[in-house]
Amino acid sequence: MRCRKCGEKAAINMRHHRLALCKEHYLDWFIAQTERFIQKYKMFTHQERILVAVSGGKDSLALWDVLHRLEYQADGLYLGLGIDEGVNYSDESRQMCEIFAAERSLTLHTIDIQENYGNSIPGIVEKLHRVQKKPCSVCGLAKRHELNRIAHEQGYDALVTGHNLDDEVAVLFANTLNWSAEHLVRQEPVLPGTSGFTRKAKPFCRFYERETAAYALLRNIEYIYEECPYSSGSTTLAYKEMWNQLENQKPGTKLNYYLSFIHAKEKGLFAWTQAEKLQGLNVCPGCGQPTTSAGLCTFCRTVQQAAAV
Ligand code: Q46
Ligand code: ZN
Ligand code: ZN
Repeated sequence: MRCRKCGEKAAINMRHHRLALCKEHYLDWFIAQTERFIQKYKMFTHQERILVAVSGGKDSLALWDVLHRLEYQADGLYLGLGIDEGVNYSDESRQMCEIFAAERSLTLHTIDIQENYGNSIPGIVEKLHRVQKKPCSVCGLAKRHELNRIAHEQGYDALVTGHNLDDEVAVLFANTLNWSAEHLVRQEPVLPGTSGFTRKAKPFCRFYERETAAYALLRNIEYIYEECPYSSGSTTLAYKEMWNQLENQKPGTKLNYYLSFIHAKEKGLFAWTQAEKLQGLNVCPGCGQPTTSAGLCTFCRTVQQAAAV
């Protein structure tokens, strides 16, 4: 297989785009595409301050690398969840982020859940549920809360994450299985900020996972190869495998599924109703973040309950 641009040996063949490229032209293409998506969906500008949520994995570090190369003002935020499970997952992933930031002289904020709230994520779950339970729902809650808190407190204009097309397709599929309008409304390449909530953007939402992996590999980015130990056996992984089979049979299926959804939204489907737009939010007396609850937000309540055990 030869590069379409220069005829050299191709480093990657993207069947869905009918495009094979060598290392040099692939890296150029990947960066140009990211810039195109940022502009197309009006995610953020060069004048704004961006906070990248980094986990030490390939997607988030590749994203930070691309934004840095495109000369965006992008700082990183690493959230220490306290996940060990015998493989030192959190410690190793934090180190990857620290090395990455140090090598490029970039600013990395590090927040440790245990230091801030008295318990790690698995610790909170253990205290609240006597039966062995996966910590993913509490983990997701903590990530949303803390990312928004830091972005807001530090005055960032946008919070960006490294979600790729495979992630977006798995979530979209889960949401269409039960037609969860409330979630479909919120699934966007860019979610505008509202009072108390920082704008959220996903510049990699149109890249296949193997494309972000190829970028990280070809750029020699050191990242943590292991997935979080709690991710094995998850429904999301099962959906991803299923979608890989569909994609193998018909290249482009994932991209088509996601883009058709985005186009439908642009035409007004799965949009906020006027009533939802006007729905007021309360302010959490614990953390000051907006919440639908009348008292403490779910995160503050969870942390408080675990501390009381
Ligand atoms: S939610 Fe669950 Fe992930 Fe948190 S506990 Fe690990 S697998 S990191 S995306
Ligand atoms: Zn080439
Ligand atoms: Zn709160």
